[in-house]
Amino acid sequence: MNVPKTYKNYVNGEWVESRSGRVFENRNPAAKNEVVGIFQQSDAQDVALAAEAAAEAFPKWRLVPAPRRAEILYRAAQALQERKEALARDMTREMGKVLLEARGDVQEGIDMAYYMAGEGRRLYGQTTPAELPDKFAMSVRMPLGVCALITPWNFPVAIPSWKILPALVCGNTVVIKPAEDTPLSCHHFVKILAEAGLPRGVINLVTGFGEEAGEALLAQPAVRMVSFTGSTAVGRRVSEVCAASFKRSHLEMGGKNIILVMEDADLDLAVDGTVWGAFGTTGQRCTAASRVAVHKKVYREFLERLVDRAQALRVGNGLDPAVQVGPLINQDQLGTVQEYVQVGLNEGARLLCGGHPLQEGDYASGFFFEPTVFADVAPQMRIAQEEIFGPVVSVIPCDGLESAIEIGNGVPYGLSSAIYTQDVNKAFVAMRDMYTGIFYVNSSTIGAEIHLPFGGTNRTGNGHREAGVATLDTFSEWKSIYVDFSGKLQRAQIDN
Ligand code: UN1
Repeated sequence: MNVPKTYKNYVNGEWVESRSGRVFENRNPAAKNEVVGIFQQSDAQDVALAAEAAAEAFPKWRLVPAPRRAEILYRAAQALQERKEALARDMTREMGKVLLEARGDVQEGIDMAYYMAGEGRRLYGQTTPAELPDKFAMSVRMPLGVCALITPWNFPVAIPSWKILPALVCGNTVVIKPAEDTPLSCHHFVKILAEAGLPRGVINLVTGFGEEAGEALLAQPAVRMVSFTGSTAVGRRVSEVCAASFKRSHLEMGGKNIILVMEDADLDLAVDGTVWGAFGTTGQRCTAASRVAVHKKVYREFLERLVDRAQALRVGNGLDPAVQVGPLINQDQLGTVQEYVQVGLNEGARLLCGGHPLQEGDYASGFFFEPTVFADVAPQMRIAQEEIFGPVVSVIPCDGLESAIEIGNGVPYGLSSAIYTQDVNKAFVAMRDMYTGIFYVNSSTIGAEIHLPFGGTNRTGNGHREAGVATLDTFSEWKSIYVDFSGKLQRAQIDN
């Protein structure tokens, strides 16, 4: 039998065990008996040491010229590229997503590393005229200090990369705690960064659980900002704790994303986009298409094609190249999805396909669930309002563009939305009126690229963005600088 490997925390440039000696297992969601690795179960003491190391490293790191900081990121990008396949395989083993998508997840990290490496020679501020003579004005970015990063399991390399890399290029130091379901991918990523030449203490990794390690991280006095991606409930907790000590918090939380299908849409394309958006990553994306509002004129036709496609999907172990839909992440998530199917049935939605866990034969060893389609869903039903995070899509009939937009915006979230139409006027109206942070025309709700801002409105976020150039605002602070070379006292707003 294979003895699973034990992985350590990375604190102050060293791989260390948790102080308590406690560890936890990381298991494969497609094969529950397979232990992917043993990880440190960090507690407040481990977290404090990591935060202190990051605080100690900060004064030097902040003064390393940004282009030099960026060279390290560039080397890490190259190493990620070289090791892409191995990282993707390990990701599928710990997270379950199909290999094709795991490669995409690592690619997102590679893209982000090159992009942020380029930022090292930009990090633009502004120079602007001063209102008084012989006076110069400009603004520059300052790092914040120690950033605490708490990342989810659904994008085990991409999301850590969105947080770590901009934080570092801006001159911050970092403590990261990845989700307990997927610590291995983050371990690999941090190791690559360390080997690329980050000085000791600049990046620190502590693995463990939210209630213990995550909570302790929020409490660290050295931490100046917390960047969190995960559930709305935990996001609220992060926000409340940070408010008490005036830490900045960047929150990226739930979604209830919608595809609007107009009567003039290319229906095959709309179905393609729905299948990809709803069942890709087994529906476990914040950007997943979990609602579709379909014009009544094409409603029946759309449903027929969607159900055919959903039923034809191959569910299984993501390492098998023929598989299109992997398992859910864990038993809890499987339970949640099952509960929501029951809620949908109780609310009177029409279950067209799926709705059950898969438990026969090989399926018994993982958390598999059938791709599920509900029709005749009313916009206010819970299955059309609450995030499910599984392979369940709710199809809602609508009368036209206006009602589709109203349905689209009628949820507590605002991450991503999409319209399928051939009519440019409809596309532009939806583009203007959908109150979401991301919008697509004739493309699904998933697949954001890393050089554009990522984030959402309402309960999806708290007004910040990651990725794109906007991420620099999340991980830095502005300083406005005035240089008066007139040699005399000049009073702004008075002498001009
Ligand atoms: C997420 O689901 O949390 O836009 C991130 C997308 C991916 C990232 C999703 N690039 O679907």
